[in-house]
Amino acid sequence: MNKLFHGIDILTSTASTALRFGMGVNTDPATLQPDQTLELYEFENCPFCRLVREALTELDLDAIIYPCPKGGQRFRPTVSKLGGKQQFPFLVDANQNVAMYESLDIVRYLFETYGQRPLPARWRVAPAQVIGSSLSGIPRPWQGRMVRGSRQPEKLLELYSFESSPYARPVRELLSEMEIPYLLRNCGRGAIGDWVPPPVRDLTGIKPSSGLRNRAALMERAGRVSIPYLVDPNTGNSMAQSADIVEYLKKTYGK
Ligand SMILES: N[C@@H](CCC(=O)N[C@@H](CS)C(=O)NCC(=O)O)C(=O)O
Repeated sequence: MNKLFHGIDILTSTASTALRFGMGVNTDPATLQPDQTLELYEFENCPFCRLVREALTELDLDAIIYPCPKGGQRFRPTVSKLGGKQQFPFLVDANQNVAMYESLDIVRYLFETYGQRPLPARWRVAPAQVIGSSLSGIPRPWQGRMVRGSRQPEKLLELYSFESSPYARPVRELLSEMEIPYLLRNCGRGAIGDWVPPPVRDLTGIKPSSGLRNRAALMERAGRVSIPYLVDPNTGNSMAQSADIVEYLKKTYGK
């Protein structure tokens, strides 16, 4: 039964990816990497939050994600305190002493500050981006949105992911519902080899030699690049396979 539900999750998640026409997949890394990790208060299935996560993938920037689902009490108060209202996404950049709302302002800020390049033309057509991002949420209308009971891990989890990965999305949705903060290590695709699916790599013996820092780090750490990949320093566990990660999170931190 679990397998069936997971199959449906992946199918609907793939539909979300397809509806977004490949945004949140490719990476052209930022010229400048922040010294202190960016912090993003957001939740899954918020179309505005998705736009910022897409830009993070595109620029190959990491961020600490503080999930703020509807009904959440863990991080929502921080946003009210820092910014004066509960609106998401909310970015905190300690490097530049900046805290800001408004998804498309945040995207522009990231391109200009860290990409050190002008905002690409497609990002300038704001209504198209908002409509596209909203459409991509339709196949999974509730997932990631409402809080569910959980224990907060002491140390920050790490997730290797890229925004449009149909397999990473259900993991991020669960982390969002459980209000579990994590270091999002973006692993977009930069070279042709990054597109070869892990099972095909295993069959053919192809070892991807991506120049992208998180893909290279994952290869070093896990011996293969398969997204999503979770690292939990609290228990010493690390694993690939979205179904296993979802089950692990529920078992370890669910209430
Ligand atoms: N124009 C804003 C719109 C942000 C927005 O409306 N976000 C919704 C979530 S999708 C929100 O903050 N809702 C209040 C809440 O969840 O409490 C942007 O682009 O960032």
